[in-house]
Amino acid sequence: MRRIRANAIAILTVAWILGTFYYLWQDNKPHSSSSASEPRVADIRRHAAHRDDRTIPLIVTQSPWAEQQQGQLIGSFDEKAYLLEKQLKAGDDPYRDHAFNLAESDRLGSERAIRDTRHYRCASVNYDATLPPTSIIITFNNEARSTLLRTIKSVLLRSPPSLIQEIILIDDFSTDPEDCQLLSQIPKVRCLRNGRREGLIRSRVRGADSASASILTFLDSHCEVNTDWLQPMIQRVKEDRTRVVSPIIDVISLDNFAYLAASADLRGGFDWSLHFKWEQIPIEQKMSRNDPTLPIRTPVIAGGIFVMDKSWFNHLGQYDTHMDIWGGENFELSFRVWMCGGSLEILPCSRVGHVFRKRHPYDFPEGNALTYIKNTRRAAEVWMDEYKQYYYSARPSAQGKAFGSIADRLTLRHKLNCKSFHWYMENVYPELRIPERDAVSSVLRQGGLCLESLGSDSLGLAECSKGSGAMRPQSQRWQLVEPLLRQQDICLAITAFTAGSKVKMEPCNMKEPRQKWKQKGPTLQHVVSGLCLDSQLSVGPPAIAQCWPQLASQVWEPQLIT
Ligand code: UD2
Ligand code: MN
Repeated sequence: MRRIRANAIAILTVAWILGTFYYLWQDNKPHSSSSASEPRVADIRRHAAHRDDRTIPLIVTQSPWAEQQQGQLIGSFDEKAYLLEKQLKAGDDPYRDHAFNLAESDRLGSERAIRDTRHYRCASVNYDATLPPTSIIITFNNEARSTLLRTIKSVLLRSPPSLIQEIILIDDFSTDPEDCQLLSQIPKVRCLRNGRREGLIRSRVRGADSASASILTFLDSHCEVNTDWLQPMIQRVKEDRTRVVSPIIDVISLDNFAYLAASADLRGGFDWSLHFKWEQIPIEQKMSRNDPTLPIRTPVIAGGIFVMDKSWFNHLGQYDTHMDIWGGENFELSFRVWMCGGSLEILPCSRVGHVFRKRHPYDFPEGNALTYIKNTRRAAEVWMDEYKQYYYSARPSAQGKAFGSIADRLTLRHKLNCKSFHWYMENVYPELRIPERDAVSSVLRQGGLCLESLGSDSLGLAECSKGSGAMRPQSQRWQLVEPLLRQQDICLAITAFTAGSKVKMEPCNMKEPRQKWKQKGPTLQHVVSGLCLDSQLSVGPPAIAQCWPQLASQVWEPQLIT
């Protein structure tokens, strides 16, 4: 009896173990039905649910080729000495110089295993046996030695050697030239040093100009590339040179350097102040994505990590080299790529980790804010057509700030026969909402004259001022947000409710009946009195009068300021 019970327990135990294994295997294996071309709703739901958490549950050690070339990977380069020379001193703030925890980065050394964060289906995607090689371009200013070296070694370790033509480092006038120079002892690594601080935009152009491969790959100087990061990107660019592709950018913690998987459901977006942000893929696109390995179209790229055909980079005018230091170039490039015949994608089967920081560890010779305004203003002025008014509304401080000449870039846009920003808004980024009309400024025109506030509280008509949006004086800029007719915080009001009463400017108050106007045909009617704004040109200052829409003195033509 006891034997029978022991046997039964043994059989149950074995069955339980087998069952558990079968369950785990089922859960891990790719779902065959999802390869069908018509996805079923259930499939879509299952993939949506699985997308984030179903990454390959393995620790990446090294790629197959890494072992073969382990000895030759860094040649005669003495990495221990290189790293030791710049150790953090006891008592130093580990965040001070790089805005990340340098002690933690140094502790990791020059290479480490990271988790393969791709969707499991990426491992079975096939790429061409022969792909063209690429030049890796990394620009840096006073990067920490340990992060810079780890960036380079991760590229050498996790890329098929045949795809790496060279790694070009552009030392953007760092304090110690040896940070870069010593690294050129590593096979394939070249070092170019700027004779003065140029900023990342001109530095990248310098790197691109000296690249010998037909495909360019840009990286920041504090990255770690992940398993098979390069093949998906080169494949897409090889198939069509007008594609500009980027990986999913994983997060390397600035505090403890943990390598964290980023969501695979994000794309690049921005708001009207030209501030980059990650945003969810629109729901319709998400629902129709039955294959999580497919590219994600993105309105803009983050900027630092992308692959682009060199001839296409040059054809499109490289970068706007009048942009300084940092910022804005990603919008300029993104608008240009889309509007001039190319496309931008994020490839989910390519993953690159990046240390995202909360502040810039380097200085801006012209100041951070002014530089960002200069760069984004250039992007807005060259590419955003009439939509640039929303940029100026969102960033009023940009008005009147210097941005240099954009003549060359306008010529380029013309020569390349690029589409309008309106086309971009309709076809690439329809999700970007146009601000309410309150942000929009118009002039109120009557023939060649414009309604103008005259300093105190009075009004008059004056010749319409010329010049582009930002140059227009405030006195002629009106925001028509019914029922208010405002100039920022002051509003047009009547002085009395009878015909012939003058109008004046006073602090806005939504509840004040004297301030309520509406557009009625070509006239501006005061809501309560029913009388119309009349310039009374030959008689006196603007006033309200019986409405006669045929009367030239009552016809106001709002004209958007662009
Ligand atoms: C993001 C991009 C970055 C760039 C920037 C907008 C990613 C991961 N990063 O900011 O590449 O597009 O947005 O301009 O998408 N550098 C120089 N000279 C300078 C300043 C910076 O060489 O004067 C280097 C710097 O060492 C780094 C790279 O340029 O390797 C980007 O700078 P960042 O890391 O401070 O920019 P990030 O990641 O905040
Ligand atoms: Mn960076």
